Amino acid sequence: MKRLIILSFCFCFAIGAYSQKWEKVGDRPQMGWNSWNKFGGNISEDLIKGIADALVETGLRDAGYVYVNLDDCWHGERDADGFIQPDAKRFPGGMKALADYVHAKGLKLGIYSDCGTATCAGRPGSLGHEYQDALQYARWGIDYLKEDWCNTENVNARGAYKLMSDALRAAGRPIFLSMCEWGGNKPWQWAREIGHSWRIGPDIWCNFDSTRVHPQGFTDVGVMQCIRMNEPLRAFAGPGHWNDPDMLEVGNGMTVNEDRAHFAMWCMMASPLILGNDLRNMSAETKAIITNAEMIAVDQDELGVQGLRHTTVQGLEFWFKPLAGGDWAFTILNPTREAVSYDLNWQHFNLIDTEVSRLGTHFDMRVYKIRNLWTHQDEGQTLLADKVWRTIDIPARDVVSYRLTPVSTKRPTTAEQLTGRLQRLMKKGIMFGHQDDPFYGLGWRYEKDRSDVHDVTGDYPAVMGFDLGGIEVGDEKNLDSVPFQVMRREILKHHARGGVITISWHPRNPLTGGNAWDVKDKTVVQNILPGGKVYGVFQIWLSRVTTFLASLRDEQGHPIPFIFRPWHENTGGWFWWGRGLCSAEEYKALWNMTQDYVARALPYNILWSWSPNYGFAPDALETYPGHDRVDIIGLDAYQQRDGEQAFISQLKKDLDTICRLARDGKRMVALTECGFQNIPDPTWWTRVLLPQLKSWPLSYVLVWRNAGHRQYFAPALGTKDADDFRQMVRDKKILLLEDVKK
Ligand code: BMA
Repeated sequence: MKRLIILSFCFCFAIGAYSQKWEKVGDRPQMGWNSWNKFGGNISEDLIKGIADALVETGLRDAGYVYVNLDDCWHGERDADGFIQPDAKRFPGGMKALADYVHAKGLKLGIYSDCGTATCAGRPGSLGHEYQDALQYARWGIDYLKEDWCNTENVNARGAYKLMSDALRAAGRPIFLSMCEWGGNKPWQWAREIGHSWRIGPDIWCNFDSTRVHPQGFTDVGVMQCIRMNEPLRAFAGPGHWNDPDMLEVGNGMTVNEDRAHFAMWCMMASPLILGNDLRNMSAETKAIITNAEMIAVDQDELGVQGLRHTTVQGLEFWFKPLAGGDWAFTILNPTREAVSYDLNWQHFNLIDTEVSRLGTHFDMRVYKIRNLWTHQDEGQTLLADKVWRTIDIPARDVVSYRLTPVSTKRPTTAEQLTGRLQRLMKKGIMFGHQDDPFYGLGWRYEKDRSDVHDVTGDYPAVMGFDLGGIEVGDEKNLDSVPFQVMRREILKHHARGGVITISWHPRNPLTGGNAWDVKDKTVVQNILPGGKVYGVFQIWLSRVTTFLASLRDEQGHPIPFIFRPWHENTGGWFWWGRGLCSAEEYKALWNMTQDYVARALPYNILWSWSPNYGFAPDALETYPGHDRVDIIGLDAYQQRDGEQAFISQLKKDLDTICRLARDGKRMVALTECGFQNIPDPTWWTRVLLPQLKSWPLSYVLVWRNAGHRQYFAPALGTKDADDFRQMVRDKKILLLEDVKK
């Protein structure tokens, strides 16, 4: 029995060790040369040596092109034991000697095989010989394998590539696995752990914008077709696992403009840069393109994010690629047959890459130094002003490419502007706010421009509250049935009319699938933090929240300022992030993770509000994330039936504590949730609440939603507190929308 345990342990270990592709290979898109595009099957030892020499002499090796890759037709027969041998006529010295030659030059050798019975040119395929082939490659000193997909009837793509990946791993030599499956089985969906790059479509041919159909029925594609196919796949690529739109055709017969566009776009897409021309004999223009170090740096950037097309205007495509350190690569691609003049206004390109990097250009907030990547000239700085920077001429089928590097600016951010505004308004009075105000009220739902507060007072609340609960799981409506589309519209509308926006979030429970109030499991927070069981799920939840928040932009495309109030009422025990359900350290880690995630995409427009529930224990303040992470310290405080005195005294106690904390850190204070459900006391507003509001330096008070006659917090037409509410808002200190409009 014991023996069996040891044996099975060893077995598991062996599987574990070989069940992953080679790591630390392909952390940047691979660079090198391959024989196919120029020479097809007509290859030999001499050619490869000559190319290796040329890589060194031309400076291409030093520019990063280190792989010298044989494509199809290097093969001879398998020997009696089944080991593949090179074609002895073409490679008389053998593969080991060739690898030694290449290695001595500081280069690496790549080889080619096929998942099927035979390669595309009919040479022996690897099917059934995967471990033997991998072993042979390792013995020869091979560094790279391109594995093709011809003659694979009844072969499962994922299984076939996994088998070769495992075989390479088992052979013991780190070998880059370049999967050449042509995209038919969508390898981007499953090959991340198997190979280091995968082809996304058919073979390229030396043509800018058309396809060619072979008599056998297969199709070659041009540069533009490759770009179109690659564009939607950017989320699948990253360090160690790249989309491959196929090898380069630079220098093989397109015009210099087309070659430049082709090369620039491969760099913008973080594509493999595998040259396909005759390096022993190339024009100065070709050499200048493929050795453009500043362009190559865009491709090889350590962030490893594939670029995105922001817009197409006047036939021009505007491509952006986020780079490490806050830089951006920016390429204007003109795929048309006419030169185009374009008036460039940086403000038209305020984008946030919510899909992959969460980085934004923020041209409205940041100034960048502009470096032309083809003329290698500095061209000044981007403009914060909404006006044309200069007119750019982009020749037909060509590109203009820039690298943008942020330079510091002192411009007040929209969050700072909102802070300033809230501080000014505090001198005037306290804003009144209402949750879900524009969606529904007592006896009505979704009537254009209607609001219970407006019905009663003739004015809208200064502050409107909205809740994201449900967005994290991709729901179309929030937990209170408000469609997110409608929510976005009303948020933008309230912003446009001069109101203040606050957003809360009652997320579901990522561990149990229950709602925010599901507190049966006490390990939820722990499990969404790094290393936890549902960390990955929660990252997706954060990305959905961020994508929605990033969509809150005004007509000019600028993110609107708002107050975000996640993880509220954590000093009570009713939400899964509440007291007794996580430690203070875990709570703060949750806060920080959320904030860091969202703020990477939206660093300039959010004020963060931390809102404990009143009646908190003294040690509850240990969960305060800190003055550097909180802009508004809120308190959520509801009066209970017959609890007037308790409400007043508790409010006094807690606001005293909160205000002291806020004063120390120069933060603002608000009653971020408040109310008396169904307002049974018709004098509550003026008699109980108003004196409280006037006793404290508050920015705003927000009452909760008017869900229906069974649960409402604001007055409506016909409620018995309506007159009293009208009287309260007549007080100069209570501000509705008209009082706060700019
Ligand atoms: C609660 C109640 C719930 C609602 C939740 C989020 O206080 O109003 O009905 O789902 O807030 O808005």
